[in-house]
Amino acid sequence: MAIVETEKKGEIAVIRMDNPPVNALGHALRVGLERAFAAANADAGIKAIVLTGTGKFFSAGADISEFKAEMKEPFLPQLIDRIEQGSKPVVAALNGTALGGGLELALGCHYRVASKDVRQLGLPEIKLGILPGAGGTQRLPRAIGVEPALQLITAGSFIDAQKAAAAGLVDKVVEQDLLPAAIAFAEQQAGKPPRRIGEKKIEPGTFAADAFHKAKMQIGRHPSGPLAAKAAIAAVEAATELPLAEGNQRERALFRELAASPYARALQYAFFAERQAANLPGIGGDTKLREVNTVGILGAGTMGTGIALAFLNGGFPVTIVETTQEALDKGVARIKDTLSANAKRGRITAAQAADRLAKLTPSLEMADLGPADLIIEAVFENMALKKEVFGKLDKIAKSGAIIATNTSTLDVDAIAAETKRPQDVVGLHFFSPANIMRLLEIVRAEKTAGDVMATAMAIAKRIGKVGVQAGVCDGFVGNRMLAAYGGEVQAMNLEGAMPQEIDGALEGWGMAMGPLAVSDLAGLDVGYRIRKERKLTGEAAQNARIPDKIVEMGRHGQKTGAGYYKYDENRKRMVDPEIEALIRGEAEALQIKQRPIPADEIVERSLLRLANEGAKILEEGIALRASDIDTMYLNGYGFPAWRGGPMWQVDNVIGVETAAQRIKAYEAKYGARWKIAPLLAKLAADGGTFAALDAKKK
Ligand code: T1G
Ligand code: NAD
Repeated sequence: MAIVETEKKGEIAVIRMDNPPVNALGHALRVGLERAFAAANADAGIKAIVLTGTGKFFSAGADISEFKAEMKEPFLPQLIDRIEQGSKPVVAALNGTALGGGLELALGCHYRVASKDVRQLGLPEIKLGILPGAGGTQRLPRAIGVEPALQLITAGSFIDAQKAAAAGLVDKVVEQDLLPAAIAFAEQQAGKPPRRIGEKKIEPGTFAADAFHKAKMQIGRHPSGPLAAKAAIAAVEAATELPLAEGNQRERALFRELAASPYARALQYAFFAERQAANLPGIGGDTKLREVNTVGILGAGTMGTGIALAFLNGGFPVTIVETTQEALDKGVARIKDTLSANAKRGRITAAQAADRLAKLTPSLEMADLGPADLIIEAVFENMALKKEVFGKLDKIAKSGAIIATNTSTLDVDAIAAETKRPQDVVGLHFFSPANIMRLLEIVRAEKTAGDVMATAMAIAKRIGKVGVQAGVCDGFVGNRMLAAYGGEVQAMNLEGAMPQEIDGALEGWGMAMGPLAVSDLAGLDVGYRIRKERKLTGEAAQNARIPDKIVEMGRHGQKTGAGYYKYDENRKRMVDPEIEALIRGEAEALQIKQRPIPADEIVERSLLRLANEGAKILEEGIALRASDIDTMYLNGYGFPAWRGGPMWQVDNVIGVETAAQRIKAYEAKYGARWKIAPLLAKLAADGGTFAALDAKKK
């Protein structure tokens, strides 16, 4: 079937885009549109045109997969200009999502009518490190005003049909059948001169004189990096100073600058990497999923309550079980408080908060988890306890239920072996706070069934998480790399880099939060318990001396008001000379001559330890792809998306060969902890990259 079809309805031509899965405006679709509009405009019997999409999508915008190649004519901006300049009124019938170039196409049309069910209208290009490049920065402020346009474009957020109508972006919201309503709307416009947004002048008094200055001041640490937001603001500013054609030229110049930046390439890589992670070799997209409509959670502590919130927010009824009434009440109160806080902040309505709380069933009886389709265990990180509760869950859970553990480090095979149904056991490793963090590390144990993996991946999507597969080893993928990264940070601490210097260097480079501040947030006692359980020796024991001493001083981090830093009542962190003295004292005791460590070196050593451990994990098959590792670090460890991830950094910024040389230099200086991963050494020798390796696995 052609991807553009035209149907005549009396004097109205209905042009329909049909380019699954999301009507991305790739070359073929652009060609189809150009031909369809030319034919409709040339047809004397046609008085007006309706443009619409298919299924849930009007259009998700330009085809991102075309960005790497040379763009072919017709170019989208010019196609949209020609549609706007057409003599016959064009009505965009928004049947579903219209994003980026898709919304720009609708803005080039003369009128927009939307189905009441449309939820996603926006210009999210900034999330790809670029800006709207087909007239969006010029037409949107003309349609809805300067400040609302600035907000929508710099945040890359979506609005629904109702909000769009209130903002003036949509002329009519249709409660019933969209197409007949759009055709009727077009018939009313037939014969009248079209209303071209592009010709509208933005009058000075219609926006605050300091709107652009304010917008620049509000950028701060933008999740798309240092360039995109500034450029987007400049483009919208041009719309207030220049007529459309010149404004569009300014927009395109800024677009080209951004598109060439490594940050845009990193963000576009991250877009596809996230989607690739859902593809599991050997488990086809047609795998029959297990039915999961009810969820049971064992343990209502930090993670159990966060996980319960994630599922309640996803519309699931949840039963949560604890050992004591006190612990249960504490957990339920935390869930209640979070829901009402979200309602207060307008993230959800009060009705939604009440509805979600009504779906929560607290209990002290493990047997009440019996009816659940999915049970997630989140009790203390202790192997004996995990084995004990899995033995019990095996007897309680119904046949076909999925039994998952939220362990962050323990052997899932050993836990599964406590049941007679290891094929139904999987690791579902959430990240704290579990109702916020997007990453879900799905740990595939030796006997985990394919349909359990596929179901877990689908559940991740249903609760708004990014599911990524990991194999069983100590710390799986994310925490194993974190241990290597953390070990290097502790070594740099002893060598003379103070906590504020290490965190400052990595935050300056883009990390959401430095590693020592993160440990204070997560709780230093969690790591301490894990280290004591492991009985570290040698260099690992040496590097753990400082964090162990801090914990033994009763400083567990933010929760005790002090850890590596001191915290005021607003949890603002402050450097503590007592910790500096402790670190210098430890170094002296270990006869380590301290030196200032430059920020670049701190960043390089952190990145290379992460990537080197990542390479070991890849060659052991614990991670399926290098891009999965990057997706994990972007969604679970505060790694900046505009930096792509540790593996992407080695491929695209540091360079594989240079990385190998640097690692060997560090090994010569610091010894075994820097032993290069054989895979990385081989890639460097063969001129290979992690991306090429991933491509072979597709
Ligand atoms: N181009 C190419 N492929 C796309 C795509 C796009 N714009 N959008 C989605 N896909 C693919 C995706 O990779 C996946 O493929 C499948 O469609 C389903 O997507 C000039 C230059 C629309 C909200 O930023 O945000 O316009 O993995 O799994 O969860 O100004 O996709 O199945 O093989 O994400 O329902 C601006 C990007 C482009 C929107 C749907 N547009 N897309 O989410 O499904 S730049 C965007 C999304 C631009 C102009 C500029 C989401 C979605 P596969 P999915 P979903
Ligand atoms: P927590 O101490 O906050 O909560 C554990 C809860 O389990 C407690 O409330 C305890 O009363 C309850 N519990 C213990 N035995 C039980 C039993 N037999 N039946 C029912 N409830 C029982 O711990 P947490 O931080 O929520 O960690 C839970 C699990 O999640 C651990 O395996 C941990 O490694 C993992 N995890 C923690 C984090 C984190 O950042 N805290 C992140 C990911 C995974």
